[in-house]
Amino acid sequence: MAESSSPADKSVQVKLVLLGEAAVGKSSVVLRFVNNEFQPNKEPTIGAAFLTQKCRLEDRILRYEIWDTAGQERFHSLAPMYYRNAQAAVVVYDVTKASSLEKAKSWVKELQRQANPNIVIALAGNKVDLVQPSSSSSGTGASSESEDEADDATATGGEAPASSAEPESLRQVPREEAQAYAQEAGLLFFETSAKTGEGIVEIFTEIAKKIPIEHILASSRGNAGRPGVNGARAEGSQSQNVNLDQNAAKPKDACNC
Ligand SMILES: Nc1nc2c(ncn2[C@@H]2O[C@H](COP(=O)(O)OP(=O)(O)O)[C@@H](O)[C@H]2O)c(=O)[nH]1
Ligand SMILES: [Mg+2]
Repeated sequence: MAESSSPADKSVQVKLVLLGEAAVGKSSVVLRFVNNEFQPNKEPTIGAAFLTQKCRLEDRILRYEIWDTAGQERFHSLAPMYYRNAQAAVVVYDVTKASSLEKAKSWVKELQRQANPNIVIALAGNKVDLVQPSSSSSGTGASSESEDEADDATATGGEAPASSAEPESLRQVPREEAQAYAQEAGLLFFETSAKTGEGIVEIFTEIAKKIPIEHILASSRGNAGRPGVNGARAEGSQSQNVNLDQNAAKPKDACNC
């Protein structure tokens, strides 16, 4: 169907799924992206949570439909429901927990075997704030929660090293190692902190740049568009159900992407 609408009306829906071991920070990454918030004591996700976030691209609006899955093994069998037909995936691990990278690799393998062959996959090494000197944070600096509340129920050592001289000692996954793996596997790679905001916008922006938008438009509207994708900008957001519904629909400029 020929449409005469302006380019900005061409909202492209992109289904994105978050995968990774429990407690690596999947829900926190999404919450940072969608609401620009961080909750130190995030309760575990049950099943999955659904959120949306719009980003304005150069010539159209991209609307992420984000499925935030639960990381526990007992929910593993549900995962295909969420990654089926997904155009993008963010596989998260925790830089302070080596085993979480192994789990991330197994998710990547599963996606590469069973998901949409054109899926854009990003690997995110989260909680990088725990391995950086606190003074050199390059994030948004928006959070002001007390450090000692950041404890979580995992073996990852949830406390932030507020003024530790050797924060790198918490690091279990060298950046170079994860980056080399990502390159070999054809993944986008980022180190992130849902707590400070570091790297979060970049993930979603770089994914947006790699999404074959013209292909999606062609199949959904019969209208092959030009994939001009620079300078995405958050347009609004909403979240639904399960565990991420506290601050839905906050149309502030959350992601600056
Ligand atoms: N220091 C720090 N803690 C984080 C970060 N992201 C998540 N957390 C904490 O890690 C715990 C698990 O986070 P959650 O988002 O529920 O993980 P999920 O199970 O993968 O969804 C919570 O206590 C979070 O507050 C981060 O970037 N830095
Ligand atoms: Mg979660």
